[in-house]
Amino acid sequence: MSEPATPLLDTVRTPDDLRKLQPDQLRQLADELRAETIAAVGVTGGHLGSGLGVVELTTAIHYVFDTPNDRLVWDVGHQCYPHKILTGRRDRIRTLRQGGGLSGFTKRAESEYDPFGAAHSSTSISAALGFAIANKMQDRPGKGIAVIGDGAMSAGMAYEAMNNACDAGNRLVVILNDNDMSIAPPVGGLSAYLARLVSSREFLGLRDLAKRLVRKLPRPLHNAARKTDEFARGMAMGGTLFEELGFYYVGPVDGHNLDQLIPVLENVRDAAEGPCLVHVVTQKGKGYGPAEAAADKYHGVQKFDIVTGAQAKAPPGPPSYTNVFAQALIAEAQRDPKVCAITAAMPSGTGLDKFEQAFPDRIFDVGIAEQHAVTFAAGLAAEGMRPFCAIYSTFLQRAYDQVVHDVAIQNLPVRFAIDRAGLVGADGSTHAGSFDVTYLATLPNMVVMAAADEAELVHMVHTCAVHDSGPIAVRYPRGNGTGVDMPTVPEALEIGKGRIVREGRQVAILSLGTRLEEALKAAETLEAKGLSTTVADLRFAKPLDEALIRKLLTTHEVAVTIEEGAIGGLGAHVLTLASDAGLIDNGLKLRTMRLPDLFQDQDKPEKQYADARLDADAIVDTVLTALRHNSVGAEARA
Ligand SMILES: Cc1ncc(C[n+]2csc(CCOP(=O)(O)OP(=O)(O)O)c2C)c(N)n1
Repeated sequence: MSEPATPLLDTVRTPDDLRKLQPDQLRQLADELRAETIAAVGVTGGHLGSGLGVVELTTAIHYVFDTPNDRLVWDVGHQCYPHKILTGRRDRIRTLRQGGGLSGFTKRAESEYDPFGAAHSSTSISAALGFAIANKMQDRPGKGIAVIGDGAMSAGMAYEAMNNACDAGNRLVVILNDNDMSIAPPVGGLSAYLARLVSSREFLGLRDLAKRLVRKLPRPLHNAARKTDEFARGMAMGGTLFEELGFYYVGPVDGHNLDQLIPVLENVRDAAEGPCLVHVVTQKGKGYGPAEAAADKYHGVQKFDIVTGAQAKAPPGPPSYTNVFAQALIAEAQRDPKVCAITAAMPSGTGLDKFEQAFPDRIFDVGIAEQHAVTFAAGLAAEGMRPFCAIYSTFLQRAYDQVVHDVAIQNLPVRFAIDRAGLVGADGSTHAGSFDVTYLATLPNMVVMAAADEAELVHMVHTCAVHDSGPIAVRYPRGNGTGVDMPTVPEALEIGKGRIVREGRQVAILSLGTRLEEALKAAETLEAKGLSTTVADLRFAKPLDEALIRKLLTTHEVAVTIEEGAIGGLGAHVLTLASDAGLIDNGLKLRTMRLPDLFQDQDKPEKQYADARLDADAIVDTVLTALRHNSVGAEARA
């Protein structure tokens, strides 16, 4: 009996090995790469559909281009698992998204084949252009290659980059990976336009390609003579938006057919001029039945059974904050026809898919366009609507100027529903919602609330709905609530008023958000040590409940603030108040607990909290250390 042949994938550690293969071996390699990707994600969970859609594209790019000298930039980076397998990381691929393991996105620190980190979308063309121009300026070889999805292509930043791309000449290659999906189906005019492009043209055959490339690629638009040529070509072939922006458009190309993909990319690689945009058509979830059949194409999955595709189910428990938000907003919309909702390509992630079922005419999915989402909401608010802009904390960062300039300065009542506030486990630092309190609570006019549990979230959504006098935000974390009883009728909270959850005398814990549970646990431990402890849920980071804070800081020996956010948030505001009001002049021991000053890597949530020192043990420790400081100080003074 003959020995089974060694899988080709076993012979490919890096793209150099890949480039030694014959073209007719690449189909087998791609099949093995797809199988390995499925097997790995079955064990780890993570992004699957997007990676499966680019298996052939990944293989072809590394085969044709000189990576890592040609800088390959994956947009978002969630589709890069096959790329990681081919670039020296196969031995660690089953550690994806785990503590100490490979990141679920591209990361510079991980490999020279990841020249640019990502996770937020639509940055790839700008970055690739930067690489291309830097190499040109330093007289070095090396192209910038951006692979960007049709979903990511809906963000303005992609066009800002293309508008600026002429200078790169043929050093810039943009590969538009068009799978006609974002996380949800794509929205808007661009998506319709791409669909028209694909349906109006044959897939690019070899003869056709050769014919087109006989003519050298044209110079950018500024050359008048060439402009005439462009115009003629546009008339003959149907000019594309990308051509109008100065790109040489090639496509559509079947992104799963290596026999087409490789010669097309070789031609683009060797083309004399241009920046080039290669329009590649792929299928999300390609080659794995359960993914191809699923509505979301297995965009992000739990661990799953490879044979059946069945994903691990989370154990039953309290509802997620996302769900509670969605139900609360539906209830508000039932009461008030002016309530409407906006998502930037995240209908399921924000729970607004449920809102859409109830109120299809009052939800707007604007695509990946957070900046537009915020200013659009500002316009809606200015005209008397009650818009809820539901955006993850980390993605709202992108729209900060819109929050400041379009919403806060004009004091417009946009309601911000900020999901994924705080640590996010496996998604790591790019997705952590660490900064929203810091960046929002510094703005005049803004009200900033944090829900301590899911019942509080219901009250806060209602508080947002009835707050017409200016912008207001509520933040809540990833994951499930605490299982508290849910209110039957939501309350409108008094703006800037906190609540005492537990009364004590010596130690005061001032909590903002869902660390309240840990604060209460810590209070039990402190009580057992003889330290009578008050726990307050401040509810508002802005405006602060000054009366409550003054009372707590003047009647307790130790006060500790705790929040799931970076420095500059609640703790900073309480310290400022305390210092301005002279509340720390009399020996009060005031401490702040917050996220550490670093970008915390992915891990299990409990481990992240322990590392961040934001759990009950750390609170107890902080209080005891503060008390010891005093006695050490006293000893030293004696
Ligand atoms: C600024 C920003 N907003 C939202 C997201 C969340 N997100 C991750 S992937 C994705 C869809 C991307 O679609 P596309 O570019 O077509 O890639 P595909 O997954 O279809 O391959 C979205 C909305 C993000 N990563 N960055």
